[in-house]
Amino acid sequence: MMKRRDFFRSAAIIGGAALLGEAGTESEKDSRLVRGVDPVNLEFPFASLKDFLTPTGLHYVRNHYPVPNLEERTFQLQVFGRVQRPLTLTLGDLRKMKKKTVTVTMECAGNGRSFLPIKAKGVQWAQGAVSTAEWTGTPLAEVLALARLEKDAVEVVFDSADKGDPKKEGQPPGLLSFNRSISLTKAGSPEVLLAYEMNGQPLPPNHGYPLRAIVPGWYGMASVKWLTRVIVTRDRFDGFDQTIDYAYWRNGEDGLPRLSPLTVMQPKAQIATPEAGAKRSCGEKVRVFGAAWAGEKELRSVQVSSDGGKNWQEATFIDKGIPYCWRRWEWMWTPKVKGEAVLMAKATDATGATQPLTHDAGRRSYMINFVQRTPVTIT
Ligand SMILES: Nc1nc2c(c(=O)[nH]1)N[C@H]1C(S)=C(S)[C@@H](COP(=O)(O)O)O[C@H]1N2
Ligand SMILES: [Mo]
Repeated sequence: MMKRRDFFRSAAIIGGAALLGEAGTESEKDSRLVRGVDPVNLEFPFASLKDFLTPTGLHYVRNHYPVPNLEERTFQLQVFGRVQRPLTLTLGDLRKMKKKTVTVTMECAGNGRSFLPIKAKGVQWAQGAVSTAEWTGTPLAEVLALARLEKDAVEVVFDSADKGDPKKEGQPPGLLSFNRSISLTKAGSPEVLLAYEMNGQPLPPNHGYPLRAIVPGWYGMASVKWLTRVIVTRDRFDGFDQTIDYAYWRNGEDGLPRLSPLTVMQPKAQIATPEAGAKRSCGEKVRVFGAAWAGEKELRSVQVSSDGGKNWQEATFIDKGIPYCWRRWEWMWTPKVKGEAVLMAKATDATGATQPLTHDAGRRSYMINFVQRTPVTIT
């Protein structure tokens, strides 16, 4: 018989993941946190972090609009704009081209939004709008080489089949699709993929079936799902998801702030366990465990503090450094004083860039990598 608690748990899921058939077998529960039902938004329960790769059924999902109903049989990708040979490609065409697999830690630019000191609009993510998966597909650079870029090409815009009303101030009229651009420099990286597989299986509907962009090292918004159009432009693209959404205030050399599109993921370490509010005993050995990442950069170190940031000690990496991937880390701690202890973890990348202690307001409700505080009660 179903326990009462289980009933409530699966009831909460009905609106989210289970209906979309991603939880695998019926007995396999979807433990993701439901952050939105229409459209579906699901959070990886970061406290349950175990493996390096996030199983597909646990990977976070960030959808702005309803999942479009696409079929591989009729699917076409249009490549046009500042190219000499516009292309129309089927999935079959793409599968016949060079195939590449890249392992990527993808983080939503709004991950951690619920921790902002002033509550901001948007999906109230805790720590779990981040996951790591293996993506397989055709390098974008192969497709662009086939289409032959014009000399004046500057950016590559990804446009998608999902449509809706963002219900935001300043939006253009009509239904919008989700779209973002990347620079030609980034587009030339062999790791940027037009992906048709996730963890060795066809993309699930929630993750962009049948085709999505994968832009390793950049916040998740660049990895456009349900990708139907690749547009090469000679201007910087100023679309809605590039300017109103997913943009931040960055000061130029003249000190004047400019609204700039979000791109690379900032260094960040997160503690999975112990969880905030956990109890541990004085003198007991405690394993502080988590993951850290640094976007396009290599991670240099993770440091942990158990006294609210006064003293820091080096954590040990569990995973070796793989480009674009998080590294799980641990730090052994023996609390010696009763009362409340505050755990903090801080990542530094190979260039020396590290995490701020407070959120820079110019980042609006994105790029939230200020050091988190995890209070633990020692008894
Ligand atoms: N077409 C489309 N692509 C999209 C989105 C979307 O809503 N529509 N969300 C973006 C955002 S903000 C993120 S963080 C990632 C999330 O990818 P995932 O759902 O596979 O984890 O997809 C990006 N690509
Ligand atoms: Mo995102």
